[in-house]
Amino acid sequence: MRLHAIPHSTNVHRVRLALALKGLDDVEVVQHPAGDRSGVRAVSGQDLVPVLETDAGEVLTDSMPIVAWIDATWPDPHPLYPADERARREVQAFIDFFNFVWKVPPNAIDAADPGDPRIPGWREQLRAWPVGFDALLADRPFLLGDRVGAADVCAYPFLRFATSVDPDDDDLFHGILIDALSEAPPPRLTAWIDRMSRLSPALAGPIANL
Ligand SMILES: N[C@@H](CCC(=O)N[C@@H](CS)C(=O)NCC(=O)O)C(=O)O
Repeated sequence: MRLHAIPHSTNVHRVRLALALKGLDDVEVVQHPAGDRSGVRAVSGQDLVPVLETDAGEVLTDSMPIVAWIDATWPDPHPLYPADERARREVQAFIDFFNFVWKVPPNAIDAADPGDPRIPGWREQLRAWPVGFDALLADRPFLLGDRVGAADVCAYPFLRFATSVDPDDDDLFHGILIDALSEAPPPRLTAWIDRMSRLSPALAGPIANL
């Protein structure tokens, strides 16, 4: 398999995490320059990473559908998505919330002019959500269950910035997350970030070269 990436990519981090949790280390990672997507486009017909080329020659795009494909193809050591229909829909609802609601404020701040008057409101919204993630962890070690699952893989590459500040990381998007999340992160969320980092130590540090 071949994984197409750019440096610092949180969405690529999701796929790296899923591969690591499945013990799949025989994957070629092709790093493209962030400013030149011609190679990504040539492979996939679009510009965003991650892109996964499978051994069967399929070209997959979009991080969570790629994670779902990895999970369906290698369900061991345990599935990231539950088999039960209701539980699976709950996981998908979390992922849809994360991708289509939670990501809106940081992406909006990233795209805005620095003086945009809407920025404080977006930052406030981002600061309000961690208490909800903390509540999900009230009686279980992972976001939606007793074992690491797709919701954790979806959220960890973003929420980890609540506690991990790498002085060499000058990525603007990461700075937005650090600014909004790192002031007094709630305790169960902090413990979950630590738990997730210990599941895949190689992916816990700076992600510049992921
Ligand atoms: N929905 C896509 C989003 C992918 C995405 O936005 N990737 C970023 C890197 S984390 C990217 O390639 N951005 C390039 C750009 O916006 O030009 C996914 O989850 O994979």
